[in-house]
Amino acid sequence: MTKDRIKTLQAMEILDSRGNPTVAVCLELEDGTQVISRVPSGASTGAHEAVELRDNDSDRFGGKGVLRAVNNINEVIAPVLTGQPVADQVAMDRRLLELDGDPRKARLGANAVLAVSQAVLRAAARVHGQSLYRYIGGVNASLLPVPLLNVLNGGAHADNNVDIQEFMLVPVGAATFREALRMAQESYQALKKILQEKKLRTAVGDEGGFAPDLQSNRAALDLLIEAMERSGHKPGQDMMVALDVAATEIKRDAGYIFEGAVKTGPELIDFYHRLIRDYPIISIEDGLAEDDWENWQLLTERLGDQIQLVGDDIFVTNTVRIQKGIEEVCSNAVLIKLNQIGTVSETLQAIRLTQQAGWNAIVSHRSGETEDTTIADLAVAVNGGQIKTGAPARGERIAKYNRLLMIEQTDPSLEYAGWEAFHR
Ligand code: 2PG
Ligand code: MG
Repeated sequence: MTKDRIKTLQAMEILDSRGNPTVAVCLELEDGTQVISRVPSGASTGAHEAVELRDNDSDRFGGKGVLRAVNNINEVIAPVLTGQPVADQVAMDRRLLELDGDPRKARLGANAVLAVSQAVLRAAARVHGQSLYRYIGGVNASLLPVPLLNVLNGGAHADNNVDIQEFMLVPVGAATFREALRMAQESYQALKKILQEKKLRTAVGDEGGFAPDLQSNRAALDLLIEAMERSGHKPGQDMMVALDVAATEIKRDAGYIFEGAVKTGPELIDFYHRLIRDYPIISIEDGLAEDDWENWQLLTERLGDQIQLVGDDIFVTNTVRIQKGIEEVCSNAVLIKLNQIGTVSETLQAIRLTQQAGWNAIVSHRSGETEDTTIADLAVAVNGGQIKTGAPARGERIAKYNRLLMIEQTDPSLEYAGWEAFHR
């Protein structure tokens, strides 16, 4: 069978949702099947992530061009993969790893490598005549994820007085994904009204969340609760709150710069403890910095049986770091981002390792996104039970939600994860 062999692999520079350059790949098979893959880009990136190759040529896009990554696909990867079958994802990804040769994919760039790896995945699904989530997950894919919708921003995603990067609505009490999205959208619109009444800014940030000037982190939480109530959704019952502190961004040598003071890890943990007592918080991501293993352990000891603790920068979808986290009991969930590690099969490995430990694997977008919807399918395929992909606003975020609506509509065998997603 030659029809599943790659005929052409063509990369190009496109723009992401922030208007920054990113990589796209058009892959054509011998039988004429064509697929497109596009990669996202983060702002609050972890130091241990795979390398996103940029041109650093100040004459183009302020140095952010990705022509080197594009050329690496067209000149280095394409000649080797052309004529190869796409059915064996693991073999294809292994070829990519060999071609790059660097543990952080610094030679070809993780943006180049992922664009190709994802294109191979999409093409293989088409060859099998299957939807992407079914191809990845097979008969085992059975859950529609609870969305974690970032509706209020601080930290590196905003320029206000709020230290916590993301305040998310979690419509966990819904019966279906469609209802969950409606509930969250209603609370998001109510939040906008409340902000307008208080004469606060309603311009949205990179992920569609609002970034008003607020006095404190608690003020942000109060607004979320008010928005839920105003839209008729009961906090703690219909809807919960999730936070991404993105603590790596506030970590200095002296400690954590939080609420205008320098705080130690244990002091931050005390703060979270009080917060989860006062608010219906179900999940805290990156409560501590990427290399603060010791305090992550303490955090898990203190709060791990009460809420979900998600590692993003600390694990960077890397099995070596996740394994260390499991051995040292440094959280109970992992944020999964394809571009942190750079290939589809390594991402699936990271998810497997996470789930085998009894931890949750939460598939996530980046703050810089495109219309690519691979992560929606991935979340369903691996029964992740949760997806983090921004506010119910902005086309690149909505593209993922619309894909999930479509999957739900066309596949009655799938169930909305709801509270089950958070049971441990
Ligand atoms: C995060 C992500 C997505 P970024 O910190 O979890 O919200 O942000 O893509 O900027 O790293
Ligand atoms: Mg994060």
